[in-house]
Amino acid sequence: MRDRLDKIRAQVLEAIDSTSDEKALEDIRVRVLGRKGELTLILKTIGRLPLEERPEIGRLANRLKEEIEESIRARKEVLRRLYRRSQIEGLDLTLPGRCRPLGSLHPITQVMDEVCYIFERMGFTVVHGPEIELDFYNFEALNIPPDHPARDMQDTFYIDDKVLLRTHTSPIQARVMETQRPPLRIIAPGKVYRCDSSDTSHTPMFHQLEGLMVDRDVSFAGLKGVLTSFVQQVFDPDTHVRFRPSFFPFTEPSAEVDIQCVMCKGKGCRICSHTGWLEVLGAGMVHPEVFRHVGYDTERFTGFAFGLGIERIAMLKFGIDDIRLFYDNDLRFLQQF
Ligand code: FA5
Repeated sequence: MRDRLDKIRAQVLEAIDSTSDEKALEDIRVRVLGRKGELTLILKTIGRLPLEERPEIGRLANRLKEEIEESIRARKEVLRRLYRRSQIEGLDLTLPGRCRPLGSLHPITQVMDEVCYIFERMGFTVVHGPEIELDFYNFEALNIPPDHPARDMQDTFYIDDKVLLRTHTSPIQARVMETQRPPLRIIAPGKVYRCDSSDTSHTPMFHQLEGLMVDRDVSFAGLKGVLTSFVQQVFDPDTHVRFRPSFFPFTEPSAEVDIQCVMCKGKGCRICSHTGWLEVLGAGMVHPEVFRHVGYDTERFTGFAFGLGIERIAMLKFGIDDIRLFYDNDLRFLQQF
């Protein structure tokens, strides 16, 4: 009986709170407290309960009756006040409420999350590094000493002689290796900055994801396997991948990785400059000089690293032909994701 009273209490009080007119309130009152109402019938049958239960159940049922009567009275008062206000202010209480527009994640955030998820499933752990970086980690620890011509590969925003906005996520490699011993398998997502002027495929701020794996017997074949699997998970499983010899001071050998243009399927179009291929990332085997900087034994350990441009991946995934659209903050564009 106690459970039944609790159930009536929960249902009836909620119904009273959500009524919007006095007629509905009266219906509730009759249904529960009227001559044949649910609670009235319980009150009438209390005399038939075992003697020892009667006082307790009687008290609970009467208290519930008072509570319901009080809620009906209070709700009636609220409804009357609202009605009076609607008369004075000309409000139409029957109008539906205004829906607040729901936001969504920026397309670059969506792609970054997806890319991280793919690598996490391959056993990589996410780490982060500072966007305001020391020249040492951005260049020197990566085998790019002062005045080295390779510094011109990335036009840099300097804060002072020793501090800069990181031009790539590769300094995180050096920071991680400085504090951890192999085996290592990390990815480092984040914003990077370059003094590049904007065009359809370049912006001065963009996102990269760095990957680093160090262990005994890590090979270039392993790098190819990981990156090919990644590309085929982000795009179609039959997307072709091409490794082109390249140069980075912190990897040897180095490669740039192209994927078959997803717009024209390799036939050649405006997006891929009619080559059928699009460059999405740089990669290679970690240079022994980088290992020496962090005190790793180059006889025992080898490693591979890669750095991919998230905007380029997002452009190909969504069929976008101008990178600047991501940063124009035009709602007509952003609402499509
Ligand atoms: C690098 O930044 C190297 N740190 C990558 C790397 C890591 C190589 C580890 C070897 C080992 P690169 O400058 O090529 O390399 O940039 C990598 C990717 O960033 C490019 O493939 C491209 O997708 C993207 N990218 C480069 N510049 C821009 C830009 N201005 N706007 C948008 N994306 C860019």
